[in-house]
Amino acid sequence: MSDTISVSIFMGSKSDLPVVQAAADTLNEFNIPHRMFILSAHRTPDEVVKRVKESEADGAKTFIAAAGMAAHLAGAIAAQTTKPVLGIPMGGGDLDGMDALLATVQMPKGVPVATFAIGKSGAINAALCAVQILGTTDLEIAKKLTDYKLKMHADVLEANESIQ
Ligand code: RP5
Repeated sequence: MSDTISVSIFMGSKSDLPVVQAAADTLNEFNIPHRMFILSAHRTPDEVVKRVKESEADGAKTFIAAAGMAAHLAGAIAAQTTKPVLGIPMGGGDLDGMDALLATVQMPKGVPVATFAIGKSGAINAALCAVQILGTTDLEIAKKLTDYKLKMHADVLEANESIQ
């Protein structure tokens, strides 16, 4: 693969895709070129390393990593790159995502993973954070983020008005 990308999204299993799709959809709203991989820190560790290196070579400026249960994927990616890694803990499992939340957020010093909410809200916010990172050096993206916030503001006021 050699198309230029800005963000690379990894998820640990095909079962994560319905939730992680919200991150890809959010990046699409901002026309951010990205790539998605289903690769596991535990089941396919060598392929994770390979695709992180390949993503960096293709221009990725930030990584999004979604995993459930003993969620090591974000940390495994952070071990391979100096780019920001944004972690999404997946819900489900016997502990309903609390295991993934703690596994993702509790990184040892020196290897940060920015950790978001469990599930779909986390997927959307991780993508928005990736857009914000890109927006620090791209005025067009920064303007789209301002418009996004203005629309949220207008939507809430409209909903409020509709029940008065
Ligand atoms: C994690 O284990 C995946 O990210 C997924 O959330 C969870 C369960 O995976 P499957 O057993 O559904 O493949 O590695």
